[in-house]
Amino acid sequence: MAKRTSARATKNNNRDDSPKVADLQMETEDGTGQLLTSNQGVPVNDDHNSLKAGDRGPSLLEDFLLREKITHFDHERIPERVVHARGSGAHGYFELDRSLAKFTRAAFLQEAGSRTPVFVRFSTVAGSRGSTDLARDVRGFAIKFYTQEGNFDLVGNNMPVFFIQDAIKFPDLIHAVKPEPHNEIPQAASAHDTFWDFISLTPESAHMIMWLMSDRAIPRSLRMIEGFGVHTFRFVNAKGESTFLKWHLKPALGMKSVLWDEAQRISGCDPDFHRRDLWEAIDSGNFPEWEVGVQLIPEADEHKFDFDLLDPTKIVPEELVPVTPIGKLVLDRNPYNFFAEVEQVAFHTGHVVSGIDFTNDPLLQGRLFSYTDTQLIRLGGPNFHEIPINRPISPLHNNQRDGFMRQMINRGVTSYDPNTLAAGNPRQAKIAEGGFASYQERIGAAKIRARSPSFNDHFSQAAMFFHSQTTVEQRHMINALRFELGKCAHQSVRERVLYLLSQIDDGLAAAVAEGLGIKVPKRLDDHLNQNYGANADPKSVQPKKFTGKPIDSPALSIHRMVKPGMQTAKIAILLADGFDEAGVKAISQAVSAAGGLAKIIAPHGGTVAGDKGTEMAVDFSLPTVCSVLFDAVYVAGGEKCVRTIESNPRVQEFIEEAHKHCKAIAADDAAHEFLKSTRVRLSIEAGDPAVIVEAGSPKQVANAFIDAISKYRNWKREELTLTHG
Ligand code: HDE
Repeated sequence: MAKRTSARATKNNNRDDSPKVADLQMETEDGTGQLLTSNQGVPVNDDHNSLKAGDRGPSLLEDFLLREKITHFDHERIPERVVHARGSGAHGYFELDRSLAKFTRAAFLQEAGSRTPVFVRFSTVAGSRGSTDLARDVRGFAIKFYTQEGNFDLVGNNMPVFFIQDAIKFPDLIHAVKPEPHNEIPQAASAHDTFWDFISLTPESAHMIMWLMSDRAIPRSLRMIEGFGVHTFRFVNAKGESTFLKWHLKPALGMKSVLWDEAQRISGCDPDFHRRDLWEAIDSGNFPEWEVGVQLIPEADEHKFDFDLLDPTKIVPEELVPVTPIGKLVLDRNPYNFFAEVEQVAFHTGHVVSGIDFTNDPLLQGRLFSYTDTQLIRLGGPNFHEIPINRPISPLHNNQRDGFMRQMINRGVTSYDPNTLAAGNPRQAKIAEGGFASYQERIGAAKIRARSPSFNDHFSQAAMFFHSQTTVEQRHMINALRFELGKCAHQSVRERVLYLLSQIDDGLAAAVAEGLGIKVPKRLDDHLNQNYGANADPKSVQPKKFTGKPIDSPALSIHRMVKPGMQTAKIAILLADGFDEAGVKAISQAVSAAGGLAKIIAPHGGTVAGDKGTEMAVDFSLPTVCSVLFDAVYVAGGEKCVRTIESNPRVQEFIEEAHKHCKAIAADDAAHEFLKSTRVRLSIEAGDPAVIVEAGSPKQVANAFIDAISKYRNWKREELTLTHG
């Protein structure tokens, strides 16, 4: 393959010489000496007073500065994304570890060690731009690769399957999950009648519902989620041979989630919890990282599975086709400006480069239309590719011209092809030059509106997911379903969902039914057929209850895949004046050495004085934080300190909440009696290894504490506290 490099796209772009996406039109960071000007560059002498007829008189129409400023302000908002409106993003790079030349001709996947700049946007799906980060929802994980042969967008999610099989049902799904149209309630929540009404009539959603009701839907951090391309895609190599693939991203920090009770509290305490976490991690040099991998499936194996590779409600279990790691994705720079970058970035499944191609997954096919269409309105016209964050870093030449907000000043007299007046330029690229040529798939079929019978097994993989979870995770799912359905007012909706669940697993349905106080219906009339369209034969499309032995896939469970470690874990150190300096020092040092972040929390801000008189800066005053914002708690010693904090009701609340959420708790010996006066007593008596009191010297306490935090949560404690998700 001919290698083409441009000055802006070189191999091994490190942080400094990598192309600076969005650098054009950037204001200089240092504003020293800058004059305030109008949009026409006219320096402004007074930006505090409008022009008036006398200092108590009416404003004058002549005031072009006032008019320009107000007019611009009036038009500052653009429509939010119809889905995935709430998001956050970051810049970084993808580094390839092994050449994929055997499978694909994509230039950025050829040379091991090469780096490609990326921009990533994470999002929730259902909520509006200002909604909470901790909604129970799918997370969008969209990556723009600025390759030397044009932009490639991987517009994925943190769950590998989807609710529906055909794009034509997408508007229905989204209308059902969005706030109900009569009163615009509830915001960013699937726990309402219209969503579950739709789901109950859409049995193909069963597998996705298992994922959505699992802890995957309430991550601890965006840095701790997996990413998936969902659809089966194709690689095409230089010889024109194709291989199917599924994209995977696995977080270096492992997967971690919070409890539902916690998620609800976080939504109040810090609705920007995920945004802030991502921003602070990058800002402090803790760059989020994922292992990028692919499942490769030879074309010849297309029909080897007992599900259809084109069906987006199915995964290819990793136990059947392992994920081959191919490189890493690292996020190492926060955006300069949220609107210009995160809001204006435009992803599209149709942004592919030579060597990457589509399959006939009917959901993917619909997406290929939707993404450009939506940007035309959202970003105001056909030139959204010229917005700095969307520009390719490779050269861009074509005969497209004009339109709203055109930035490029094209030169010359030709804007057509073929031409002689510009010597035939720009000319079509050969495949060896990166020219995109579609995979030549042979298709011989009737033009019909129908769904393939090979898409008709809705429950086997849902059962696989449920049975691959630990008992604790299953309990969280049952409680999530009880919560969601408990919020539905219509008995008929709840019953239909229970019936659907009974097609996956009778025990699951019974457990949810018990929480709802209703019975699982034995049969339903023909509701489950409704989504197959007018011409489907009800007998042939009736989905079949799962009755087999479910496959066990450990990769589906967060708890079974847990990666021990506490990198960037946030530890609350509760103290007050007179705290035991030696103990606090030992804990802080141990936390930092293990990669955690120790935060000092005191009844007041400013500084606190230790028992030896040392002043220490307070990170947060108690009234400004909640326990749910931290991963573990240490209660400092020192007689005066303990006396102060034990008389503060917020401290007790803080500790009891951490305890309820199964977090590690440690305390200086002097605070032992205080802990015993709280609900933590239950765990002390039960010998809970994640409650560390009287463990010996400050160093021994610190070691035991670090060990407990590294295991993330002691889920066994749920039995004691009855939080249960
Ligand atoms: Fe999207 N989706 N989608 N989607 N999607 C959008 O595009 C759509 C689907 C996904 O951070 C929209 O620019 C249709 C699956 C992400 O900017 C819109 C269908 C998956 C993002 C759209 C789907 C996704 C979007 C809204 C069914 C996982 C956020 C704004 C055929 C693989 C991208 C926009 C960002 C955004 C349409 C299904 C992921 C309207 C029609 C499946 C991560 O074009």
